[in-house]
Amino acid sequence: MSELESIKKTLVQYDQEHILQFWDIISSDERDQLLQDIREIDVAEVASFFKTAVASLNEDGAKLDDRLKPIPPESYGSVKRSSESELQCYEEEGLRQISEGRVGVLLMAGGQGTRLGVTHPKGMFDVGLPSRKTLYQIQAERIIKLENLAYEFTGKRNNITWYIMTSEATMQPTEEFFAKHHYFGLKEENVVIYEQGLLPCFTFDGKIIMDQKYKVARAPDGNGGIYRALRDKGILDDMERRGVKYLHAHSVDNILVKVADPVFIGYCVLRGADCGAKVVEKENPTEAVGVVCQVDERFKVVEYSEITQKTAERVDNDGRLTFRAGNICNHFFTTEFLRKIGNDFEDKLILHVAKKKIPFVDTDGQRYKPEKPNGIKMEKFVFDVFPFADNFLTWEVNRNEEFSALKNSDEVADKDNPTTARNDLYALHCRYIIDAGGKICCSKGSVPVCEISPLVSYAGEGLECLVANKTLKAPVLLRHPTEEKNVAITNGTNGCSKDDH
Ligand code: UD2
Repeated sequence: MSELESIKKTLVQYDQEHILQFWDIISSDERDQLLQDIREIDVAEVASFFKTAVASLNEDGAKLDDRLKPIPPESYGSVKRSSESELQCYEEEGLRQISEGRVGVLLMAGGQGTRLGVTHPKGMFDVGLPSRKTLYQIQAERIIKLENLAYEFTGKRNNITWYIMTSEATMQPTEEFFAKHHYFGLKEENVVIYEQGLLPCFTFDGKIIMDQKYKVARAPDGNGGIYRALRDKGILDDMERRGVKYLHAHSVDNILVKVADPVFIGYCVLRGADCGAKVVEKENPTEAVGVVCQVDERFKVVEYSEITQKTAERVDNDGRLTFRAGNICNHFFTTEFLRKIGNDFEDKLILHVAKKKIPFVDTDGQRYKPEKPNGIKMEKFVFDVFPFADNFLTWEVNRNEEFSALKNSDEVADKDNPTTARNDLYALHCRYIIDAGGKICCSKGSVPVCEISPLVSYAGEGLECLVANKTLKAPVLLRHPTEEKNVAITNGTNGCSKDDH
């Protein structure tokens, strides 16, 4: 049987033969493109995905309250509740693992930045800092600094391998951007850029949507697509080859992210975790973030909409919310755990369904952009592997030190936009300078503009020799001597006037 005949047979079997309805009238190049699309789709699998997804859509959304439990204290570490010496012990363990080359970073950068209103990958976004560094550059420099800190601590130099997951839309621009900027000082072979998979979009009655006569409508399979991509793109093999045992996975859009955070890694390694989540305390019961908790004794992220207000408002004796562990898309995995997911659980991940307006061609070959949702996209979520962990840990950090997400443009929202991202970074970097014995003066009422290059300091360390007993006038930009324009830092009062504070 020819390939085309065999494809036809499968499509008929799963009621998808319309995919070839224009075969006779499309060009030879278009036929090749369509064949390529079909080859990349496991029709039997996606048909079964559709069934499962639709079943979840029709569930009555019964609240989970009765099955919900907070994280048990023994699985719930926290920066605030740890002593200085415990934190130091975790950090040193993290640095040791880094200098052994056992730590990698899994950056999830396949999202399209639609809410931010950009057409290029979010990681290429210039947030408007004095240095004009993009999110990718900030993260790259944090990796470089951490490699140096690990070397200084142990005397052994090694690399943190940076695995960057992109999607169909972000792969090429990301690759070009890194090449153009010489990998921001990292070695090219330690920056591994790969592409996540796609899933076809379906009409509500289960037909795969055609975007063009020769093209199937497909969308990225969600940040939970990472597990399949790691397995199928040979990334797990690469980790095993390099001896990378521990991974820090995070989203691209958190400007404060402590990339490959040695404290988090050390905490998870020393406590024998196979999977972990970094969380921040939920600000109030109605804040729209998922919380990490237990459902039927397994760890899960539960959305605000899945529980009643009464449960969301429950407080402990100390007055803090019982369900307060706000998920921030910041996770720890062992390579072994990722292999286990790839081998045994990837196809069991929940499919989350979103009703969307999906451009399509009708039976006459006419293309339409619908004004109402006409179909569904299916996505997997990165945190849906938590229930498969044998030793899951949660690590709570201070929001103002570690989390400020860039989701929206300044025009559409007051929250999680470039201005809040910049201000959160300035506020943190001011605190670093003050903690190191320096002072900052700026015009009354204004947020002091203060940026410290990651190449100077990863998390506030090493600043005393630069700023102690000095008053810096905002805007402050501390750069490393190796950076182009040199350190904008001055001794003494640096011309602060009485209108400054
Ligand atoms: C994510 C978390 C949410 C909360 C929030 C905090 C998930 C599923 N949700 O929600 O619980 O922690 O972040 O900011 O983790 N991405 C891909 N491929 C895709 C889709 C997304 O790589 O197909 C990346 C995306 O580039 C980003 C990250 O995953 O770096 C999070 O994606 P998002 O911004 O769509 O998720 P959000 O904010 O709805």
